[in-house]
This record gives sequence, C-alpha cells and structure tokens, in this order.
Amino acid sequence: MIPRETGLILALDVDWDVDKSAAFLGGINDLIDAVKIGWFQLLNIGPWGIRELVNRVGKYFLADLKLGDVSHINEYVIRRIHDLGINGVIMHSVAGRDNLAGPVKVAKGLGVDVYLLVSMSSGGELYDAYLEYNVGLGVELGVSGFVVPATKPNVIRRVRSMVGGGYQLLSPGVGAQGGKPGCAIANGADFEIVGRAILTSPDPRRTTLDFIDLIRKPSC
Ligand code: NUP
Repeated sequence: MIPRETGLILALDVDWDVDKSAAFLGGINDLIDAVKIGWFQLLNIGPWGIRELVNRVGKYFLADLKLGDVSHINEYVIRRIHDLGINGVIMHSVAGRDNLAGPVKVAKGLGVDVYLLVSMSSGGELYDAYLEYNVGLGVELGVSGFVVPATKPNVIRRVRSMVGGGYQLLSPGVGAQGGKPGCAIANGADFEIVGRAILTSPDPRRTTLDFIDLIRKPSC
C-alpha cells in the first residue's frame, strides 16, 4: 500500500535524464506520497536509469505500464520491475481473470502492489459499462486498490461504495484534464495523481503546495 501523508502522487511524464528528474523530485519530495513513472522513463532513461532514479529519490515508485498482456508476460514484467526497486504497478482490468490472477499472485509474493484500472479519465466507455464486474474481479484477486478518474466523480463514489475502506483509490485527471483539485479525494479517493499541472508550473513547489491546500480544504 502507498503510505499516505499529503494524498498527492506526481505523474512524472517527462523525457528528462536521471539527474534532472532527481533534481526536480528533490524540490517537492517532502510534499508527495509517490512518484508515478511509465513509458516516458522506460523509453528515455531505460530500466537502469529507472533503477538509479529509484535509488536516488527514495520514494514509493508506481509503474504505470497499464499491463494487460497474457499472464506469463505480465508476470515477467512484474518480476523485472521489482528488480528495479519499483513498489507498485497499474494493470488493465480488461485483461480479465485468467491474465490477472497469476500476475497478482506473483506481485503479492514479491511485495509489489497491484492497482487495477477500472475506468479512464477520458473515454473508456467499455470500462464504465463493466465497472461492477471489473471492481469485483479486483476484490476477488486481492489487489491493493483501483485507479478511478478524477473527471468522473460519480465513478469514484460508486467504486468506494463497492469496496469499502480496505482498498486504495488513486485518481488521475486532476488539473490538466479538468478534474478539480481536492475533489477526487472529497468524493472518496485516497490519492490524486497530478502530472502536467505541476511539471509545467513555473513554480512547481508552490503549485504542489496549492494542490495540497485544496486537498485539505476542497471546494467541489
Ligand atoms: O485513466 C487514466 N488517466 C490518466 O491520465 C489513467 C491514468 N493512469 N492516467 C495517467 O495519469 C496518465 O498516464 C498520466 O500519467 C497521468 C495524468 O497526467 P496529467 O493529465 O495530470 O498530466
């Protein structure tokens, strides 16, 4: 599970090298609960760069690979990201029970948290049509939590009412995609995921502090 203090996860969608990424994170490290990385880092600094970044930053790292392949491939990816020091991974629930059950078991054995994507911040109409099924599957498999969009507060409320308090809900789509800061958490999420609104700010620390203020005192 992601340790929660501020409720903020940074989506580090940047093509910066390890030094620049580590320096940026150093400026807001005390204000965020986790760093979400993904294709940007894999394609730019590569796995060894990710391992170096993880070691240098000393934070919970979440790999947003939206894994959705067949079981043995998913399992391989989870083993390899664990080797890199990554703590959690996001998987596509549409991959279905047979492709998720084995990987979730492998992840649990390694201490890697699995967060299941059950709705998307834009589009994702098929996801929304099968929300109950996918959330039920996640509960049955024992994932750590679910990714639910800040742009669809009703979905956050539905998922929270379905799963109760034992699962972490991570909510992307805050800021650049239109989700109001603080409102995903006000509607039942545990964490808000923010990327561009912080990454492109002229004063990232000030902007991060503003997000935290809005999480503490939301106006939704
Ligand atoms: O439904 C989703 N929407 C979404 O934006 C699921 C996600 N994982 N994300 C991710 O959240 C997306 O890949 C990006 O890393 C982040 C949002 O970034 P931004 O819109 O705050 O820049």
